[in-house]
Amino acid sequence: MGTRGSRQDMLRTAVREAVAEVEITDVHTHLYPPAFGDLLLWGIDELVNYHYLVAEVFRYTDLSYEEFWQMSKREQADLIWRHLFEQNSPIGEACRGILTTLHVLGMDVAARDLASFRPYFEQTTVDEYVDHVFEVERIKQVVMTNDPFDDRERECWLGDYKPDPRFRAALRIDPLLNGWPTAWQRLEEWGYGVGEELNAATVKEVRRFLTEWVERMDALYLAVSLPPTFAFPEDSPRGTLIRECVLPVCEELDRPFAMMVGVKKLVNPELRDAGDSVGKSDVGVVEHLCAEYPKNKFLVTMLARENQHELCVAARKFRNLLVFGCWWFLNNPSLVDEITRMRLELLGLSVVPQHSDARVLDQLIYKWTHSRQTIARVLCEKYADLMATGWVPERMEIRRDVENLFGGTFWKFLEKKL
Ligand code: RAT
Ligand code: ZN
Repeated sequence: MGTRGSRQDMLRTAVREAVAEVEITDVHTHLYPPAFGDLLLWGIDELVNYHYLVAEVFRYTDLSYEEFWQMSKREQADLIWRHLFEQNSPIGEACRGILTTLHVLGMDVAARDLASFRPYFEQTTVDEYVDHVFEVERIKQVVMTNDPFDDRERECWLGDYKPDPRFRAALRIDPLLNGWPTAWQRLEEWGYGVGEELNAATVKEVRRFLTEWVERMDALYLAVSLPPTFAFPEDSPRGTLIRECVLPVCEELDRPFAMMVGVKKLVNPELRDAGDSVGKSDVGVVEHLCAEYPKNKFLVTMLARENQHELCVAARKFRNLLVFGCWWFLNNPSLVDEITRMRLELLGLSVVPQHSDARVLDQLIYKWTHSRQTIARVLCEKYADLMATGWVPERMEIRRDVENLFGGTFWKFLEKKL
């Protein structure tokens, strides 16, 4: 008994150490390097204004949406703090995350005093702060979400930006795929010979657009978020663009196509960024794409809890499919626990259990602190099940597995030859 008990303790220590020490590749964020100026959000008022908390504050306040949006960022933060931290205990995941972040940064949250946190951020520079956050949370690299249709962002890429190796690019093409009736006009403005009709000449030019931007950004993958109704094949501009442009370019440049499926955009437009919702999608569409395009790689995350099991089964069938992350409304400890457990049982270590989706730099701290805790707990249990058979996982094996889960599997997928 005693031996078994101490073995279990050693196992727990080995797993916790490996998970605490691993250097993370965060495969999907909304962060930018400091050279992108205001596009990189950071600091306490941005943290408190996270759109997850904006949605939550309206569950308590009677303020009109209009009045809220007219307030300054600091006033909004004060309001959110009052409702979600002072008048109620901050037990929701996004609230708890702020406390974790401040705690890890060494601040005293017990006084519940929002104003007391501001000087810390005012006294640091963005460059120092990026270094600090990457160091405390052991982040090696984050993958950004890079949208050439965003004027501010496009300017950065077309300027004299020297890549910061910690921030890797992903070419995000929602406006192209989900908004072709206006997107083609922008392409035309930028000198591509396109028209609204997706004829051979336009297809060729869209391919040129994608290729040029992948190369300019050195994008690791192309990405899009998609509604629950997403179908493929589909008689629509999006269906044609995926078939004729995106998949051929992805194959030619050997870049995965990342599909983030299940978002219902702006069910409440008054909430702006916070107004999106979730719906169940058809995993058959993912299977169809993987089967029809065996030379293409697909990174897929789905937003509905109800889709997770089917998606795991799909990944068992197709090696060109890599499932990643517990996205957005799924990034809560109870769901990360459940989904990670299921994925490890169905897919072993051939999965990317989590990404942060951080929109504010500081969120890297809490999102990864919390995900590390949950993933370590699940792993301990899984290794303990092996130990019950006499298979004792070695420390080096645990480190290897953990390194794969927190980045290695993603990089190997990118390098994989199909
Ligand atoms: O989680 C989020 O912050 C969402 O608003 C989205 O950005 C989502 O993650 C996406 O990439 O579309
Ligand atoms: Zn995102």
